[in-house]
Amino acid sequence: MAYETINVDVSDDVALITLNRPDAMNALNSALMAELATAVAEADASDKVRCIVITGSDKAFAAGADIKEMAEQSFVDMYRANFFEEESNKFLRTRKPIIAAVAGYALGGGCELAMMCDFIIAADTAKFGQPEINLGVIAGIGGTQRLTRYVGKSKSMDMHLTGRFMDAEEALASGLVSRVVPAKKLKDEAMSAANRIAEKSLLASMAVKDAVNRSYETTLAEGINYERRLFQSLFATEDQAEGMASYIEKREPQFRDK
Ligand code: CO8
Repeated sequence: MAYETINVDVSDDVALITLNRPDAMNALNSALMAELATAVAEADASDKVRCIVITGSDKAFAAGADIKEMAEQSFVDMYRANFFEEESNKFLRTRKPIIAAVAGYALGGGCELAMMCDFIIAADTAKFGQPEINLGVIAGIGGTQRLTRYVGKSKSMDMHLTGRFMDAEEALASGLVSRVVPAKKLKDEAMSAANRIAEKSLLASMAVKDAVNRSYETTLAEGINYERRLFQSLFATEDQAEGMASYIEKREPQFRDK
């Protein structure tokens, strides 16, 4: 499918989705959010794709929701359109792993989009922020909730209340991102992580995503119980038999997602 605000490139079992609004620092407008939600859903449904990478440009992953599109909206417009709710929900329903590869600005909705992915790999040029306070509003697609869970209350409050940016080093130290790499190596590092994930059993990858995300939504005891049931259920798969046999036979596993 042809898109106008993103590029999609599927190779070696990985779908690379590149946000592509260079004149607007990849600001998230309605068209981009709709295309992104569709592309991610297509990748999720594809028999070929086993992992998804979302990235932007060297300058910006995404500098937030499109301020020019939002500026003239009234409460009634925003309330009735329920901006980005459907797109965000579609995105969050994705069962395959999604990596955000962030260089440059990931601000406002851009930071929120990165946090909706399963983990974030940052270039050393990355700058994260929730600067909506400077526009007289607050985060609107999960920033106050997700950033708080990623980095804790104090730093989240600091980011949301002052609107300051966090560089890659601080993002790594505070647990927002899983790794930081030189900007030139960002795409290779993200694709290599994605290819590594793509080699695993997709059933196990989906179970990991399901179980880790469940930790956000439930108590520790319930979460552990959920994990235990998923763990047990994987013993109904051929991939469990293959994975354990390959270990014992000292060879590479051949997972078939069965
Ligand atoms: N929206 C629209 N256009 C943008 C945005 C944006 N968020 N960010 C950058 N652009 C545009 C600029 O307007 C400029 O366009 P033009 O050349 O036509 O003036 C172009 O991109 C290049 O930007 P700059 O010239 O400003 O580049 P700089 O390198 O000087 O600065 C910054 C880069 C720091 C990223 C700066 O552009 C900036 O501060 N951008 C706004 C950041 C921001 O406030 N983001 C939060 C937006 S609000 C939000 O995300 C709410 C999320 C919840 C949504 C829920 C929906 C219901």
